Order: sequence, then structure tokens, then C-alpha cells
Amino acid sequence: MNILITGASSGFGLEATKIFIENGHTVVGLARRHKKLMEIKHLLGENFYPLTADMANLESIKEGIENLPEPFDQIDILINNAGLALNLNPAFDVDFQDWQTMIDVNIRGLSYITHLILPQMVARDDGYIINISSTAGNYPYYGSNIYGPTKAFVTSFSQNLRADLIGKNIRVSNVEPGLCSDTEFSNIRFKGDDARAESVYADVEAVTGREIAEIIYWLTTQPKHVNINRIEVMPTMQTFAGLTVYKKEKSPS
Ligand code: 8X3
Repeated sequence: MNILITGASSGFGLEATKIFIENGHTVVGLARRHKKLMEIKHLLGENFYPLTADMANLESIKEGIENLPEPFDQIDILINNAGLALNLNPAFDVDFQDWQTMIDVNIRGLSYITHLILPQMVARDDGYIINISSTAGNYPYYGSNIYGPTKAFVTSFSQNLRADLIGKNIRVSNVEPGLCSDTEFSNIRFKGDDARAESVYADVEAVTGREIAEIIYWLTTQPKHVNINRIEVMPTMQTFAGLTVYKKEKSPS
């Protein structure tokens, strides 16, 4: 099978790329960083096709997809993995530009690439779309600002794709990871403050990027008539956000 993975240069995307190639498949790896993609190609060989494109730039996605050479142009599985969080501040304390970037990549780019690929799957009556959402789309938490809502969109979009694809041999799964280490997620969220990023995972046994990638691969090994709609994954050391209660300051007696 040929798999298109967005955000293939790191984290879940890179780990999933390796697993699919280890299992004899071909992968089109889409990412912004050309140099990183070339290093991955050097490592993984001719079954990996590097597609340099920016998920925030719809033209670059279109050009890349429309110019895929054979046999990489038939996409059997689309893994919409690219996505990011910026900032851990409350909504009133985040630049609108950060919101815009999250909306552009997590919603606009993801929808656009799906819109480009879906018709070829429908024409073949065969395909699989795996969207990488987040527990942040299920449970609001302080500082998630617009990140969680963009992931709530991804979850809702997966469900609606399932509704629209009834009767077709096209599967859709929504993967909802919680706290995961070995990715650049927090380094990007904190804009290069690596010490702060590291502190998120200190003293916690988080789920690893490889473990999420193995779950993604497992989904694709299920019989074709079996659709795993949603799969939510957290480390045992994480649980749901509590219902926050604000306590008034005690007035001085
Ligand atoms: C990321 C999950 O818990 O780090 O999608 O916000 S969390």
C-alpha cells in the first residue's frame, strides 16, 4: 500500500513512516523541512517519497499532490498527522497570529488535503483516512486556548466523513492521543523553550511517539469491513481535567 503521512519529519509521523516502510509499504512523507525529509529518505530508501510542502500554504499542498510521480500518486491511506499547539496561555493572552497558525494547519490544511485526496479514494471505492486529533479536543484545559477547539473540529470532521462515506469501502478513524513524549509538540508549543518543554514530561511516564505510531499501524491491519471510529489514548499517569473551581480571595479579617 501507499501511505501519505503529513507531518512526517518528526514525532508520530516519522515513527509511523518507519513502521509502514519496515512492513513493506511505500510512504509519501509530507513536511515543511526539506533537509529533514532528505535525511529521512537517505535513511529509509526508495520506498520513501519526500514531499516538501507547508500545511499552512494550500497552494504548496496542491502542487505537491498533483505532481506526485507513479506509483506514489495513488494514495491508499491518508494519515492527517500534521498539527500543532502554540502557547499555553489563556485565550485573552495569546496573539491572534498563533490562533491563525493553529487554524491554518490543524483545520484548513487538514481539510484541504482531505478534499484533494478523497475523490481518488471514492473513484476506486477503496481507502482509509486516519486523522490525528487529541484528548485536548475532548476535554478543555487551562491554556489550551484554541488548540483544543481545533482538535474538536478534527474529531467532528472524522465522524462526519464516516457519515458521508456510508456504503463505501473507505474507512475513517480518529486517533486522540493525550500526553506523549518523544515528539516536538511541546518544543513547538513553547517556541523553542526546550527546558520548559522538557519539564512537561519530567517525572511522568508519557506515551511515546512510537507507541502511538504502532496504534496507527494496528488500525490499518484490521479487516477491511472493520472501522475503528475513535481511539483515545492516555498514559496511566494522566487523567481527565478536573472541573476547575475558582476560590475568591479571603477578605482580610
Ligand atoms: C496533545 C495532548 O495533553 O499534551 O495533543 O495537550 S496534551
